Amino acid sequence: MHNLTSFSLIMVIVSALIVRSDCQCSCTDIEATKYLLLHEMYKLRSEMQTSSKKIDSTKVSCPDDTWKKYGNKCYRFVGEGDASTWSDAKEKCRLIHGDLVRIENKEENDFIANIRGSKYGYWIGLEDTQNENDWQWRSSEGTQSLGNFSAWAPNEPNNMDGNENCGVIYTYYDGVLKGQWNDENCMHKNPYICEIVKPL
Ligand SMILES: [Ca+2]
Ligand SMILES: [Ca+2]
Ligand SMILES: [Ca+2]
Repeated sequence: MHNLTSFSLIMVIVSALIVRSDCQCSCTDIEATKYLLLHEMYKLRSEMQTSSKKIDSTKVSCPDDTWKKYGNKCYRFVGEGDASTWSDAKEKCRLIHGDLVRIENKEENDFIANIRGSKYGYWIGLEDTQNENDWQWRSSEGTQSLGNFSAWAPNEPNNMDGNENCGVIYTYYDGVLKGQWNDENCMHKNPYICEIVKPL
């Protein structure tokens, strides 16, 4: 509301100055002021667009308080008490209308790494089962190749014993590997992270 009021006020002043600049007087100061006000007007318009996007994401609601909200995404961290193989974890996420998490960028990775700790890695929706070292996200948003962002731990993925095809993220593992990824045997039983992506 504050921005809207400021925006309207600036529009009135700019309009008045444009009319006034048609007159005979020397208008150097007026031109300079007009330029500054126009600059301010564009800045305010951009701020208004940004804040309307923020308002949209606050409308997003998660199923219940077992889910953590971040932007338009909801995340559920399923702990060691229900440790599962990668495939079972994926199926369990689907049963609650989500899927294993897809981590798109550093901000999302940091959010996930900081929310809850386990000495084990949490399964994420990343696997290279079909073609070795061709990592794919299998998530509620479909299948996507690993994009520009990745956070592999040093010397990972190493496909140990020729049989590590599913991804985990470390949360608190001595603190050192926090937020970093590893490939593990898909049949290991690990905690996992489900994600629901809500439309804005
Ligand atoms: Ca995501
Ligand atoms: Ca592999
Ligand atoms: Ca590994």
